[in-house]
Amino acid sequence: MTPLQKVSYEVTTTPVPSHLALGENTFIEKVIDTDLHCYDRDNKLVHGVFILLFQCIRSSLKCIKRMIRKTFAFALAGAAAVYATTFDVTFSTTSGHKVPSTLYGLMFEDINSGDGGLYAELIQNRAFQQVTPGTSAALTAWATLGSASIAVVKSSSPVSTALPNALSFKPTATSGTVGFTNDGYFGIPVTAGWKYTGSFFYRTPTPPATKISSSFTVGLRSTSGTVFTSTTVPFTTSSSWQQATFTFTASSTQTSVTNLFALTVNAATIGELTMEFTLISLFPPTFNNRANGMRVDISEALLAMDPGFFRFPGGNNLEGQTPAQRWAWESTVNSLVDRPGRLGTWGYINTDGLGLYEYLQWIEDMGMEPIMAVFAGYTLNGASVAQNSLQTYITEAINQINFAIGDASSNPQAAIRSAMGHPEPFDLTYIEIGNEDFFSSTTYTNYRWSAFVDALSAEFPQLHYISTSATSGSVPKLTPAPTYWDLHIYSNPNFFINGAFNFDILPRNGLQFFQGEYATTTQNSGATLAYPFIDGSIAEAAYMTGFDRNSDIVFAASYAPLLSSVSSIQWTPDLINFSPNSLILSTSYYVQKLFSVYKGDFYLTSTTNTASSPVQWSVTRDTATSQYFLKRYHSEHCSLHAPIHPASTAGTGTILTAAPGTMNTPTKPTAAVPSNFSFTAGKTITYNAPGLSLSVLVVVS
Ligand code: LXE
Repeated sequence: MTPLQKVSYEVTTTPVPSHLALGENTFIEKVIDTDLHCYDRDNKLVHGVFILLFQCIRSSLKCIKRMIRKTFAFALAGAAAVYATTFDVTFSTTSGHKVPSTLYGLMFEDINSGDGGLYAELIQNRAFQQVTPGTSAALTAWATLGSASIAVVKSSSPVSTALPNALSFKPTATSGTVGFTNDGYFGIPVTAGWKYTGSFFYRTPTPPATKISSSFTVGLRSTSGTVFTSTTVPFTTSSSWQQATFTFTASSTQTSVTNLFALTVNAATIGELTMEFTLISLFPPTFNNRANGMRVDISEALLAMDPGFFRFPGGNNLEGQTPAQRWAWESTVNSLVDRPGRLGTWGYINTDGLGLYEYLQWIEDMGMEPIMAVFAGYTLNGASVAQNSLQTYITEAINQINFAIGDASSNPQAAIRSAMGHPEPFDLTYIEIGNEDFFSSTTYTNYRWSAFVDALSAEFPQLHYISTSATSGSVPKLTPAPTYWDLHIYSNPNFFINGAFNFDILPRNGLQFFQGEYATTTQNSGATLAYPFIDGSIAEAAYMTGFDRNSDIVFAASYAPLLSSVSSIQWTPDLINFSPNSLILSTSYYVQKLFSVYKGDFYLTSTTNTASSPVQWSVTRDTATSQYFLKRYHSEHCSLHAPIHPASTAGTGTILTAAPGTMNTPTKPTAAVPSNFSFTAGKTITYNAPGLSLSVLVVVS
């Protein structure tokens, strides 16, 4: 084995790398062009960067000046380039700044992730919304069972104005079990002990002179007809719509999700009578047992991240391709029969069962702070609403905010909220005006920003308004000057490694930044990624040390997108992929979780690194728990010795590491997961870690 070599790498206190000096709108481009500066003894670039996050969380005990010495030993497989590096880190336990509770949170929009994902409804195409009657596409997810015919029709007497269509069902035999099935969103989970809650509307358009009384059977079954659970629902023929409600409980767990919901009837009891059905709904148990609620496993995985905020409802899905296709809050509230659904931005129909009320209730249940976007007159066909036509949308935005926080006794929109079950206003502080308005910067700059922000702040002066027209920290001029900016960056690992200091060089002039979307979306080669890979996730960790360090001006940051089905993917990579009964928690998920869970509440000033350093860190403390944390990453084998002098004698740590290229996928969902360890503290911590790793060391002081 080649002996260790020392490299001439020094940690300095230089806070602002000169190559990151900003010009107007040059932020991203400059950073992308930079490269790593981690050389082996022959002065060759080492393919890897070592990032150390040290988070120090301490109580109000006496300030301890802390020295951290780190020795890194690289052993490059089959190569002679092996070296060690020493870093000295000093931090103050008193000087620094508060870490906002909103620093780490979630960005969500329905990109194959709301219907059939976060929103727990199991029946796909449950109300035949926005489909063309008579087409086979209108029958998506539905099929006949036994001798029967089905078709989607425009009902002669629809259940509601919002839901004009119905499933017309007619037995084609006079005996036997007949009915129809739905195969869900890429399957339906059958889980022992789950109580399923369902409902549907039905009527007989032309009832027989003598009323027929019979019963439907509803249940879950395999595609080969094995019934796992079912119940019966009595009915009497009538031309009026009636709603049936039911529950059933599964007694077994099926590994396969290729199951069907079935509604059947004995043909002998109704003959060849035509019946109509709509809003056929089935929910599993939901998070917090909310009716019309969210999936438990997804909610719990998100809750485990201790998220500070939730940005919704987009993203591109806020905007639509045309103004008529925008996300319009009014169509997403009230009873489900009053929600028409819409063709969403991502090319499929949104049921809007996950509506404004459901978002806000779930955000409250999850203990998050909403960052709620309002449509701001720009659509993805590239057009902007003309200035003299904007008032409609401004009024809509005011009404949307009133729905969330208005006084239910005097405001009609707030009264809807109250009638839906939440008389008290929801918590709401942040309003985002549009999404990615750098795509329409002229109209945003000329009139849209000012029209919205002036009208909204006149109505709601207590709220903060976030502008979306900046692509970087170099912000365009808007009137009135925004105090909050949402920045979005999708790039490769090198960008995020080198971007760790992007926010250090931004002015402290009252501007607050929201890194509302970021993710490693490609390899450094430009090759795309189906799932987050460890190289990118750890690079994001490097970037996130900058959020910790600059959390005096970065008030929030969220990886995007958050969720995607494994069966229908339009944007990769995603933080969490899901099937009907499982989750794939990505390597980036674990990075997000580690930063969020260990964010502390006070950032402590420490010796700073440089953007080109192979190691990055941040030091924070948590006043309540008196803990210290350490995190780090590297892409080749290395070892670390970190002598510190904590008051305690032991610490606990968490490490996320894996071989380069590792991804958590449906076939290998746990290829890389964090593991816990304990270490001896005292005057010195010696900590050896493999390459490509993010570590958190926790010491109670
Ligand atoms: C930017 C936009 O805001 C999101 O809808 C997309 C993915 O998160 C991205 N194109």
